[in-house]
Amino acid sequence: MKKSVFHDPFEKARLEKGHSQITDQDDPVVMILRHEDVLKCAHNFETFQSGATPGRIVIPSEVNIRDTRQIPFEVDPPKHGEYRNLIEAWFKRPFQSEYESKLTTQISDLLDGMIKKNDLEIVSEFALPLQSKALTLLLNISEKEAETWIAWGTHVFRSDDNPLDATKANILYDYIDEQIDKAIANPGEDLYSVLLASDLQGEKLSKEEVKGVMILTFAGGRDTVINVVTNTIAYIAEHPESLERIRNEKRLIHKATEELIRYFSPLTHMGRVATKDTKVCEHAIKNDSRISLCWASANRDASVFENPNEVILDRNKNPHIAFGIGTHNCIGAHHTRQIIKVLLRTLASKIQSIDLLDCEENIEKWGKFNRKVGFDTLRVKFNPIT
Ligand code: EMZ
Repeated sequence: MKKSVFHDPFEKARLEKGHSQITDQDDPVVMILRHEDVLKCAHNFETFQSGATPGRIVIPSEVNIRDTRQIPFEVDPPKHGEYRNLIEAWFKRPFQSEYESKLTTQISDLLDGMIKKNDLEIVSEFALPLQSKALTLLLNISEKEAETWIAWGTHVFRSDDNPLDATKANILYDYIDEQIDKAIANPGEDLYSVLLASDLQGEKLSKEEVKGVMILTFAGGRDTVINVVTNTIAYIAEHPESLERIRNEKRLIHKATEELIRYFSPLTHMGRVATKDTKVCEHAIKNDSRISLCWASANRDASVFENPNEVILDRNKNPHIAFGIGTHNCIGAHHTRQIIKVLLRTLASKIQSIDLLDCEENIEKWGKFNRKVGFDTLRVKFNPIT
C-alpha cells in the first residue's frame, strides 16, 4: 500500500445518511458529511454560530484550556466582518512578489541543507521549520524568532499524549502577552503593532482582542500546514513523475496546489453551535448543540468531484472547501497556498526524486471513523538533479 494514499473513512456514512454522531468530552457533535449540506450550514451563520463559548467550535473542544476568544474566527457577523476588514489586506500580502521571493529564499535554503542528508525526518527537520520560518513573513518579524516556535513542536495546544494540554497552551499565551507588551513599548512594522494601532469604530483594539487574533494566527495554521507540507513530500516520493510534469507544464502548479490541498484536507472539520432547534438532512439538531462541518468528507463527495479518491494534478473543476467556505473561510489560505506553490516549484527545480525510507502515520479517531491526517514521522532522502 502506498504511503501517500489517504483513504476517505466517511464515504459509507456520507452516502447512507449524510451525517454521523460523535462525542467529544461529553458534548456530542453531529458531523455533516455531504458537500452540499456542509456548504448550506457554513453559509447559515445565524443558525450555526461560531461565536459560542471560546473553544467550543473547535473539535476537540478547547473550552477547558482557554478563555480568550479567537478573532475573527469565533465572532459572528456583523462584528466578524469589521474585524476581518481590519486584517484582510495584511493576510493578502503573500500575493506580493517581494513576499513570494522571500518565501522562495527560505524554502530554497532549507531544502539545500536537507539535500545533503542521507536520512531526513520531514516533520521535525523540514515541515516544522518551514512553517515557522514562513510565519515570520506573515507576522513581518525577524526570521530568528522561528527558533522559539520550532521548540514548541507541531501543535501548540496538544502534546504527544494529551490533545488538551493547558500547560502547553499557556506557553503560547504567555509568549503572545509578552510580544504585545513589547510592541506597545516599541511599535514596529509587525502584525502586533499594526493591530495595536488599528481602530474599530473609533476605538483602538484591546490587548485581549489583539491576543485573540494572534492566537489564531499561531494555532490555526500550524499542524495543518505541517501536515500538508509533509503529505506533499510523501506524494512526490511515490510519484516522481509529478515533479517532471511541474517542470514541463508551467501552468500546472496552481491546479496541483489546489488538488493536493483538497486531497489531504488537513483540517478534518470545524464545529458550529446551533442557535435554535433545527434539522440537517432530516436529522434533528437541538438548540445549543454542536455540529461539525466536515471539510474532509465534503472534499471526497463523488457528486461534486469526479474520481474523488484520486489525486488529479490538473483537475479542472475543483470547488474544494479545505479552507472552509462562507464568511469564516480561512484567512491564512493565501499564505498556505503560496507555501505549497513555492515548495512544489522549488522541489521541481532542485530534486529528481525522493526515497521514502520509513514513516509512522498520524491517525485521528472520530467515533467510528479513523482518518489519516498526516505522519508523526516521515523519513526520506532527497536525490538532487545532477
Ligand atoms: C483554532 C483552530 C483554527 C484552534 C482554523 O482552525 O486551529 C486549531 O489548531 C487550534 O487548536 O484553537 O485556532
